[in-house]
Amino acid sequence: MRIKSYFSRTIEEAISKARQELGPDAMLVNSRKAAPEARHLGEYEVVFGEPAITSVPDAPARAISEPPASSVSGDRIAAEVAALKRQLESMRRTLTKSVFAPSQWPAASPIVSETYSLLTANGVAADLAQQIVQYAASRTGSAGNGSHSQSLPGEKLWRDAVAEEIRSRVSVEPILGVSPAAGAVDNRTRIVALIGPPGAGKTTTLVKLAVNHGLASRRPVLLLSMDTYRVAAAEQLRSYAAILGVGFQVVETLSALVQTLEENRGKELILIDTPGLGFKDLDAHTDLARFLSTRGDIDRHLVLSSSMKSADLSRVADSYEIFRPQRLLFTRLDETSSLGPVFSEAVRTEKPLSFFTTGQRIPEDLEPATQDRLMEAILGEESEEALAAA
Ligand SMILES: Nc1nc2c(ncn2[C@@H]2O[C@H](COP(=O)(O)OP(=O)(O)O)[C@@H](O)[C@H]2O)c(=O)[nH]1
Ligand SMILES: [Mg+2]
Repeated sequence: MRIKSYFSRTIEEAISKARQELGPDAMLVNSRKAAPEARHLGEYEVVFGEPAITSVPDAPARAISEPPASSVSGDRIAAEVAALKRQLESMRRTLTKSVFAPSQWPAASPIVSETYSLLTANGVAADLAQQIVQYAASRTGSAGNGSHSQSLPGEKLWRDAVAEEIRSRVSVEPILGVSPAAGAVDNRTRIVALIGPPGAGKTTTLVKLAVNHGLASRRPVLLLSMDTYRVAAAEQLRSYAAILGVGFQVVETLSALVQTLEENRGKELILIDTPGLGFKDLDAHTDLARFLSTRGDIDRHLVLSSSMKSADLSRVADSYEIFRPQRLLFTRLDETSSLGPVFSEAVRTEKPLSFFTTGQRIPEDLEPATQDRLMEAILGEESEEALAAA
């Protein structure tokens, strides 16, 4: 029996594809959700067995209606099932490889395909994962060449090459404020605005930043709230400011913001909290977006939750592009173990990562973004096992 897999959006569609190609005699062996590494081929996978030409045409029907009478036929079935299992397993391996090993790259070594699987399993976009392993493979000469795919790189060499490929694609800038050359009001004032969707963590992150990057280094801090959109939103920040003993003002209009910034020249750190805008609200706030995006002295961090799905992250980041954020700040790292989507989004938008928040505690749960942290959650400890197993 020949085994073949079909992928499609639905099981029904996959089955009809298979029947069209293999005819009505083909036997459905298995159907399931496609493995993550094959998901781009289709949401579902159905596996069909195509009866060999020499087999008796109605054998499957008989097998169902007549249970095996002797242990001889029982053994035969057991042997067939075992053979089937082996075929399935080899098919799984081939699939993992074929996902990123197109015809021009026929024999990727297992270490390469395992790394690809690990990256995509941790949420790295498929095309990006493919690029990373292909570049790492060409660096280490492990792409394989047809029948001579034995030239496996050393495990450490391979891991270093993959790590280097990841590092080179993303930058980190855990700093607040633009450099004076970029048009800061003066050499001392650093103005930072946090923008992003509602609930992303802007206000709490702002307070964490005020403590860790203002108070901790005895810099004068001023907190501004432009979040007059939701009732009591500004009050949340006002109470924090009172607890910390730092300046606080609500600014309701753009002209008030301009004036406040002007009056507070020389304040070391000015942090601006903005309203969380849903997709529908964004249109109504193009003035704010235009203003912030054209002020070269305001450092705009787009605050996003790391537990969001990749597609949603991209959608939100694109809609907030009207603010022209310079950096991405990711919250809720405590809620996800895989940072593939964070990495993919940083690569896609070509924006550096600034800070990570890792929980609700103020001010503790804030850390500078580092490539190591990212790497850990993309390649992780599991990578060593995966690579060793490859
Ligand atoms: N678990 C977790 N919760 C967070 C984190 N950052 C913020 N939050 C929570 O998310 C909720 C919304 O935060 P808030 O700062 O008000 O979001 P905003 O609407 O963007 O201003 C609050 O309950 C925060 O405590 C984080 O890193 N991890
Ligand atoms: Mg808020």
